[in-house]
Amino acid sequence: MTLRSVDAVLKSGSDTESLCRRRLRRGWQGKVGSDGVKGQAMRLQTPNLNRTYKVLALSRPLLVILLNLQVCSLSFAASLRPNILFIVGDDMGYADVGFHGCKDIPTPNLNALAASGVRFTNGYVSGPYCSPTRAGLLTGRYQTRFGHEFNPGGASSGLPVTERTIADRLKAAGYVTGLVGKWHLGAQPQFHPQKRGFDEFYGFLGGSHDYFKAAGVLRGTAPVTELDYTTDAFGREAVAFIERHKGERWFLYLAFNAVHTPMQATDGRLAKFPDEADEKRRTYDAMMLAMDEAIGRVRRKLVETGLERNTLVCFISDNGGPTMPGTTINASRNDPFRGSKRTTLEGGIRVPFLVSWPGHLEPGVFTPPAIQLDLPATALAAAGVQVNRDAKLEGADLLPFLRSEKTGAPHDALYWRFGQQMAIRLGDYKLVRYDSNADTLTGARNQPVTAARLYNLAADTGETKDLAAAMPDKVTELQSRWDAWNGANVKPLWGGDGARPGTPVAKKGKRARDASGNR
Ligand SMILES: [Ca+2]
Repeated sequence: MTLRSVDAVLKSGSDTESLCRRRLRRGWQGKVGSDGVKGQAMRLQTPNLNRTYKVLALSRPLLVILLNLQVCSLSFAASLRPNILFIVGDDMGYADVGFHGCKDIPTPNLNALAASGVRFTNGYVSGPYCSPTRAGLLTGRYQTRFGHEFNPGGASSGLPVTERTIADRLKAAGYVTGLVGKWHLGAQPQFHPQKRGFDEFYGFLGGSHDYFKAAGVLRGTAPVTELDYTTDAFGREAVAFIERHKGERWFLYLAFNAVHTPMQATDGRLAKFPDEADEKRRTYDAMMLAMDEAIGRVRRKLVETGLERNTLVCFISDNGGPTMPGTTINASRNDPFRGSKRTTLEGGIRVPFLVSWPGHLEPGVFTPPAIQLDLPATALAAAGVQVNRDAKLEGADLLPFLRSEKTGAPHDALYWRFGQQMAIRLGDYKLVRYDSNADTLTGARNQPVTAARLYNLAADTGETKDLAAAMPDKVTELQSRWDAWNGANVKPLWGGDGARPGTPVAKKGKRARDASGNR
């Protein structure tokens, strides 16, 4: 065997890696395998190829074994840096996936993804709205730390260029990076995905898009002229990305606009729900089906390319379903939670949340609270990317918890601020001030936030029994914790929806204060 042939083997496919895994495991466990290499594996990880080659001069048969195992160890080490796939749904209802018990919408591919990995029952996003949550996901920081509290409100607003994205970090670590789908982190050239760490981009820059119109869809910076249906196109482009880069390490951020408004579905999929009398729900069902099918195509591509066991897949919705008047209502359902997109009630911030890495994480259910900020931290840890503390990332690496190497919860508390709305979850207790439109359901503008209410989520997932009067000390404790956290937040860089609920509201000519008292 020559060094050239060794290189050829190193570049060969997953079969080699699979063989290496088996041999190394036998070596680590001290068992005698069929090739009789007991105890060799650990000693063979450190020598480089040249050093191993000298051994060959002494014993050709021994060298063949050594080289073989050397190849195994190098390939195995490389395989520990998985590909990363983030899949994000848009405005999904918590109840609208089969793995949460949904009966009227078939989501077999999402169900299979859930069964292949870990399903989170207390999985949160750091905001109740599209763009802030994505800012948190890509940076790994609470978006209120850098003023990205609301959706970009003007042409000049976008994810501050002072922030590094996970794409920046993985690209620097040698990953090929791609975004397929919705960006919503700024439309100006300085905010373009390819300026924010992504090598490739296919999708649109805004917050929503017509599902059938090509106008506004870009490949890189070039307009796309033909489009069938965005969800199908995004699935197709994600599959093509994986095929194109199957021999490399890659990070793909697949951000569907499904199931955000406008409510548009293909005729063929609408025909699959003849018994749904509610036309909006029927369209929503068909849109969910399209996304599930696209995810199925992507997962089959991972299997076909031999990458299934070497790809860390994370799935979330960017916020809860919009169910209250005044929001982008899409007939989603957030049962068993109360509240909607654009509120800090559970219905706005607790979302479908999955992490799958077959062969590396045992399938199961994870019940402690986690947040989407953890996903970049987890992915970077899996990729072996060290992040300096000065970067102030706030997510937790979930891998030790998912491997049962650590017990308990990844966070002592989770926090939210969305204008005058706020929330903190500490253990089972949650203190929350939320948009009172969630109670009035009038959709009227400028409705105030509620007083601080205290709920025990372990006993009251629907947030129906306010314990604030009965447990004043707990209220004080949680408010104090939230105030301390909020001290490191900054003022919003833009006002988002103007005077809509959830943003600071001017009163009697004075600048409004947010929930913390900050102006
Ligand atoms: Ca959304």
